[in-house]
Amino acid sequence: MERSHPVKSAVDKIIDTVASGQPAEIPGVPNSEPPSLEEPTEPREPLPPKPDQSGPDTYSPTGQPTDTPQGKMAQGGPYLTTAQGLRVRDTDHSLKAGPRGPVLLQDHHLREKIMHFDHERIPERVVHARGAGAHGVFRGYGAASNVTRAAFLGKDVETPVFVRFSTVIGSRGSADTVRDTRGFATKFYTSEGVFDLVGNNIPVFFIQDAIKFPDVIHAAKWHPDREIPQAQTAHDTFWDFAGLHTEATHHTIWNMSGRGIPRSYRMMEGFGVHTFRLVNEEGATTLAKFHWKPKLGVHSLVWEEAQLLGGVDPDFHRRDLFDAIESGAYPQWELGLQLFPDTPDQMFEGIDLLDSTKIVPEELAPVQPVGLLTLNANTSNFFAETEQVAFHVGHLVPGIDVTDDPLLAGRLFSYLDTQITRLAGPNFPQLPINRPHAPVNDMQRDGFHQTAVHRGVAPYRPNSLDGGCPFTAGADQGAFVEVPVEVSGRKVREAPASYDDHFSQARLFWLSMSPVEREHIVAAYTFELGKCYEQAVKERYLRVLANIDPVLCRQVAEGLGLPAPDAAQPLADPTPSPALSQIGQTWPTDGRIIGIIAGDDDAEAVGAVRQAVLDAGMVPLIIAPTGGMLGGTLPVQRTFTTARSVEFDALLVASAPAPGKDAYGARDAKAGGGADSPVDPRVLLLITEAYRHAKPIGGWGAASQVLSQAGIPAQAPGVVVADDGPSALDGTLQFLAAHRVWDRFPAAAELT
Ligand code: HDD
Repeated sequence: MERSHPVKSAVDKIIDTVASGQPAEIPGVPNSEPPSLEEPTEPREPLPPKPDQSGPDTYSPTGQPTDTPQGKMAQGGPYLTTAQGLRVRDTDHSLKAGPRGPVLLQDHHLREKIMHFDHERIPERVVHARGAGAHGVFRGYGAASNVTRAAFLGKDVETPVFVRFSTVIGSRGSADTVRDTRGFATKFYTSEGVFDLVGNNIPVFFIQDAIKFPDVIHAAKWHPDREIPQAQTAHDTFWDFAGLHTEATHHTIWNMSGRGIPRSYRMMEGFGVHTFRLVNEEGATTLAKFHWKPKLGVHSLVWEEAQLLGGVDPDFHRRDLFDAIESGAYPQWELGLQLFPDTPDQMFEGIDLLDSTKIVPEELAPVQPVGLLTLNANTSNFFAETEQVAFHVGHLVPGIDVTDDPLLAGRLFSYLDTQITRLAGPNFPQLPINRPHAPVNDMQRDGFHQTAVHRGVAPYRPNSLDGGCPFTAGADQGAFVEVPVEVSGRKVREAPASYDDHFSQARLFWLSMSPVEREHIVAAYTFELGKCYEQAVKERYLRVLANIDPVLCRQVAEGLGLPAPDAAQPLADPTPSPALSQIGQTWPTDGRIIGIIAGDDDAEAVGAVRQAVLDAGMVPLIIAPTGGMLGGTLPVQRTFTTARSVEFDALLVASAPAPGKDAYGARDAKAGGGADSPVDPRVLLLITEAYRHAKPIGGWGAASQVLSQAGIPAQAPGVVVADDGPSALDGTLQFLAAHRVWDRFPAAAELT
């Protein structure tokens, strides 16, 4: 079968390798079992420690290394012990004076066990509390070497990385699919020290100056009196803030678009947001913005799906990432740079590069690929890795420096501060996930949770007692040297005049959208503002929308039942940026989830289509009336009770069963079976929801009767009824490559 995309991705290679029976070679991962695209169904052995989990140089007071492999695994050895290594005979009964007697205070095992449990939780992140992480490898293309001396961007240099994706507003246990910005934070364990790129999936930010960060977060989080709503901006305080701080307009319209509800972490762009200053070997500087471009394209949920998932599978994004990596469908992103001359005014084509509420359209400054990120290993322990990882925008390497963006300046303070509360002390860089892979030779000593046993007597310099060590390095020995930029100015609390433009780029975004994307944006504003109680908040925000576009404002006002105000200022006339739209191309379908609805008699045909799905690099899930084995041979992964349409990217409906037998549930049996007998309502719900969410639906044989009972015409866009399963799959794939059957969402004429 012809694949719908030209990219020979890592997944393709893995599939080829699996077919050849040879173990797959994955950069950064030791050869082990060849990965399979099957959904993982069985528990697996704990993974070996990652390189970044290897111990620091710690020694016992007598100089013996204490960092044994057993120590690293924490749970080594066959016998249960206390935290002190004492073997335990019984961990289920407290020590009592007789079986019904009082518990004795001397029970040291009980005391230790409960004491530790009582302290298992640490404070969640004040923002980005909910997240999911994975390990991977970054390979530089060498294409950036003329603008930066950063070693990890060198040609074919491979650097281990850890990435944490997150939502911003919700608590640790909140749902993944809420409408929100997503964090995309990458820790590169480079040979020159750790570099953290702490970005988001939206290229602009709500505010221009970090001093407003507590304000915007207070407004976006729950109301302080009731601590509701959780993980969403659909409430008065957020829209009150956004209406009064119109610099948030640009970020907010991105949130109201599909970018606020990604289909998967694997299908999001990432942005460093700020402009950074790159320095090459000669000391020449270039301004740059960082971009992550997903190989799978940028795709979103539709709002109803996102809402259903909040209940049906609140862990949807976390599960999707973990399962994809576990099954060998390693997600990949290209790192790209937009480059700008380092001029004294730090403007480019009239755009202020120090204003984090502005983008530079890709048509004006193309994104130049400089390396490839592959996420190829899941975490072994969520707490130790995803929860304890500590990012900081100030973790820089030679060749990458900061600019005077006032939003970045505040961040340079905030990230270290927060780790001290969250990770209880200043020694969090020693936690396994945070340890640099470059040698550390600092003069920091002591503090809570110090795990290193530092030797030497002179942690200060210059000294004469430790042989003068450590010495400082020059730029030629790999030291980080700040760019000697000249600064001057009066001390003021003011923003430059260029920061006053709050609407032109929100309008640029709106004008760059396709009709269906505009329709979804209108629906999102109408939903969010419709959840506000304060009339003044809604009316004020309609005035903001009027400054973006009259049609947008009118459509939302209509939904709210309010009059549409006029713009308070002349509208800008920006040239649309096609790169901002998510629609109109085709992308690889690797790792997509295909639900196959089947009855017992379909086993042979289902087996063939299931294999075809696997061969196409996707994940087949068989949905049958009950669990067990379909036809005694194929594992049923979802039943009519456990399946919900939101889990699948496309559905395939198997042919109807032999006459007189029931494939689709009890009602069918009562009706005597046959193709025309009533279909199980849960199957009808699956199909009608998938149809409503514009997902491709394929089927073969008598599937057309099932579809017709669901009220779906066989000629409907994106519905493919073929002679057999593999042909139905083939027809379905062309729609899946475009992500959805966009024709099923007719947009209002005014939006076209
Ligand atoms: Fe931030 C976490 C991204 C502005 C203060 N931020 C955090 C994370 C991401 C971002 C992805 C989660 C990191 C992780 O997974 O552990 N933040 C951004 C971006 C911003 C931004 C892209 C604007 C361009 N942040 C920002 C400002 C401030 C902070 C202006 C404060 C002045 N951010 C924090 C924090 C967090 C954080 C409070 C919470 C947990 C943490 O740092 O480690 O310090």
